[in-house]
Amino acid sequence: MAHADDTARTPYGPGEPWPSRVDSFLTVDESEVDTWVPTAAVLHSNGDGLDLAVSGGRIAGVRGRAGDRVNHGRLDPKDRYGWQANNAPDRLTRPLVRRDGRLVESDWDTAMDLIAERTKHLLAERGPGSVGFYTSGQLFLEEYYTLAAIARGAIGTPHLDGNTRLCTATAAAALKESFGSDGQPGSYGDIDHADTIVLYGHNVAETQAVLWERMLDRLAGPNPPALICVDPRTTRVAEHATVHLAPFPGTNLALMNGLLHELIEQGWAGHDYVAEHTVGYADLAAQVESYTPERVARICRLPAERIREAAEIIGRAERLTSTVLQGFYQSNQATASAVQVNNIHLLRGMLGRPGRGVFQMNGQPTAQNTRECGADGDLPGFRNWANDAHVEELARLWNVDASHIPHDGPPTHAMEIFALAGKGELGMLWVSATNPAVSMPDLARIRSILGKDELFLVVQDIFPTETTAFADVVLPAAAWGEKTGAFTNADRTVHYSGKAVDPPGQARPDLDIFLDFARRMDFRDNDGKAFPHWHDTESAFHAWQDCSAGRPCDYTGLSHAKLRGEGIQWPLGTERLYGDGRFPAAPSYCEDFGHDLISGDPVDAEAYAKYNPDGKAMLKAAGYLPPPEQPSEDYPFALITGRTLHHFHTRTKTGRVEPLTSAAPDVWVELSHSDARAHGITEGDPVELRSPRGLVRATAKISAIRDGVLFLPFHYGYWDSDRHDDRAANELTLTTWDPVSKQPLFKTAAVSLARGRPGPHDQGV
Ligand SMILES: Nc1nc2c(c(=O)[nH]1)N[C@H]1C(S)=C(S)[C@@H](COP(=O)(O)OP(=O)(O)OC[C@H]3O[C@@H](n4cnc5c(=O)[nH]c(N)nc54)[C@H](O)[C@@H]3O)O[C@H]1N2
Ligand SMILES: Nc1nc2c(c(=O)[nH]1)N[C@H]1C(S)=C(S)[C@@H](COP(=O)(O)OP(=O)(O)OC[C@H]3O[C@@H](n4cnc5c(=O)[nH]c(N)nc54)[C@H](O)[C@@H]3O)O[C@H]1N2
Ligand SMILES: [Mo]
Repeated sequence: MAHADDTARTPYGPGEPWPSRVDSFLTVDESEVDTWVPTAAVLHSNGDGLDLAVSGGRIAGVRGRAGDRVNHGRLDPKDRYGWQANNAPDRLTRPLVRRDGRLVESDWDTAMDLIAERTKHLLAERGPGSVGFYTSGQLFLEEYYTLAAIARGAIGTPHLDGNTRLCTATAAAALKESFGSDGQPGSYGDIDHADTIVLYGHNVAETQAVLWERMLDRLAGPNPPALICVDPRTTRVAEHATVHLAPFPGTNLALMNGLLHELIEQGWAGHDYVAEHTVGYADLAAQVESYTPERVARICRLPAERIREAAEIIGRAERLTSTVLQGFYQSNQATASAVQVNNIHLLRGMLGRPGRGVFQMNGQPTAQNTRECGADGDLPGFRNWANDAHVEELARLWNVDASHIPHDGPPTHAMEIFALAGKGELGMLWVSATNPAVSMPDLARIRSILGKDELFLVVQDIFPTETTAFADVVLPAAAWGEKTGAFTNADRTVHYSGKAVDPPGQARPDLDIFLDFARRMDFRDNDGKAFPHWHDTESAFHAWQDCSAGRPCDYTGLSHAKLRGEGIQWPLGTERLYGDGRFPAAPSYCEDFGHDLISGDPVDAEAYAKYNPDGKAMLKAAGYLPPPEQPSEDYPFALITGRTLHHFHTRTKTGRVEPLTSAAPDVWVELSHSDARAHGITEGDPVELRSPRGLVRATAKISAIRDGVLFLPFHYGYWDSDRHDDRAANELTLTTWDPVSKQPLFKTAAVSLARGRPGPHDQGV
């Protein structure tokens, strides 16, 4: 199947509009399409606007929307074909409950009563801290806001987080540390204007293929931008790069400090902007002083000259656009490294003007909403848990007591929620729209937690998964295209997603499931009114608008009706944030008081007010430390994990769709030519990777990856295989996380490599 690099280009020059190109894929003749229903792509964070074709009561295809500000009509391979998973024959259609050790078909009343009874019992016997929720970056904003209201406002448990913890917790953390609040400064329109684009640990060619097409079209047009790629692998992005920096995994912070060293040393930092709009310059300058290109070259195992070249391009750029993603967020010193990208933009005053944007990129389609709505480790509306006035505001909105909303400390992060479940402190864990039995690190440990008898596990999904197999109750959900709601991409564009068809069998929208639970629990506000106060997507959206009003993520002025067929950014009328040099960082307004980037210790309100009384942008510095697990004699390779173009995560959707499955049928490992030679391995050979935690058997794929580094896609669990514990990359990864964002380190483990025995499962890729 064609990669974006191979499709026809629509070249354009700086400042020109990106030409539109309408992509579509239909399984019926266009004359047989009854209706087109507006939505946006859900297999990445780009938010590509598209319409679903409905024919005879079934989804029958997709068509990109030419007028959408994000994609100008284009679709990537997953979006062309992935919708077909909705029609897969093995969707969950009835609630399941565990009886005598087996999951059996049941009905909604039985399943929901079981959950409500269990919750009531736990609240009475052990209190709110015995109930936990682990949700997603793939529901709609109305669903997250409802779940946040239930968990934080009604039950009063601190244990609610999203799989966004595995994904963009570091994006949020980096934005808060530098600017005082979450919220992406940039616009995808910056690609049209940039003279320099830098991708930090972001394999955009495979993970946001339409955004990549925008970049490729600029590269093919007049006055193309310089492209800098920071990735240990020779990805497609690297192949197109003006400079490719391939740091040894886990050394990002040293590299960033080296780039900042050069910017300051060579006089490319803008003193007026820094003086007027930032605090912390002296600390930053002192911290990076010793990071000479030669020193950094030794740490990152790079030529010093490459670092100088990259720094010069960045230092002389007039319109600099940067993106950061998992190569930073899931690696060593994640937040500290991501913050340095913000620092580059602050030092050079590269914010809030066409072509001057930084993206602490998102991954999942609706991750931004998980964060905004407080279904992760934040309070709704980017409110600060450590600011009593913010908590009281929320309590007024919900008409509950502020003391009922947990805010003694930060909301519990996902890794800690699982640890609490492991220790028996949680009596119930409710998992929605995520598959932790494949996506969390150190799977042998996760399986032992999910399998604990004392843990009542509820799993809400659209398919049977590795995680539903552990559940006590399985709730069948309606998928995208079968329910309505809104969601927000990585450049703050909000799309409305319509209901095209009915869900299969008894499956219900996630929103209905959460509200049904609330009614069975009979939650009440302080006036005895049923809480949450809303009853459907429309009323949930309105409630969310009220909650967001006056906060950075202000949704007032938007509505489902306005969003139908048109993506619109928040806050209304603002393409780019911070062009005026003002930041949401005032002590009374900011979302977070920040952290020490090395220890993760939180800064308190008083110290913050002293450090940043006027709410300026913050230049935060940190020194490089080696990763917690490094190659050793027994485990001589650095393992990194990630994605491929044709699959989404644990493949519950893409693994059910031709031609995506045939494009990438089974797990492989990427290794360098010289490592392959040294181990007597040739392309297609079966190989075994071991870490202290487990084993993966994969097929060898020899590439231009750095020597000493192995790459595994993490997509392959076992719902479609009988290989239970030797196929998923996370058999090998470790239980450790970034001290600030608490995001697990999926890209830093040490493993051994050996030629494996050929087995019945080995397939060429
Ligand atoms: N096709 C596809 N697209 C997707 C998804 C998918 O599953 N499939 N998932 C979506 C989601 S949720 C997310 S979060 C995004 C993720 O999107 P990306 O972050 O682009 O994807 P990854 O492959 O996880 O990692 C990016 C790169 O990080 C590099 N890397 C590893 N270690 C290091 C390091 O130490 N330093 C540096 N500089 N780089 C390193 C890897 O070689 C890899 O190429 O993709 C989204 N889009
Ligand atoms: N080793 C390694 N591990 C990783 C990563 C990595 O790069 N390397 N990346 C991490 C990242 S960035 C991410 S985002 C996570 C992703 O990890 P997961 O969230 O576990 O991945 P998915 O397969 O997307 O799981 C989503 C689940 O939700 C279900 N679902 C889809 N739509 C709906 C819906 O509307 N309602 C309900 N109720 N269910 C629905 C799907 O069937 C699926 O089972 O993995 C993380 N794990
Ligand atoms: Mo993600």
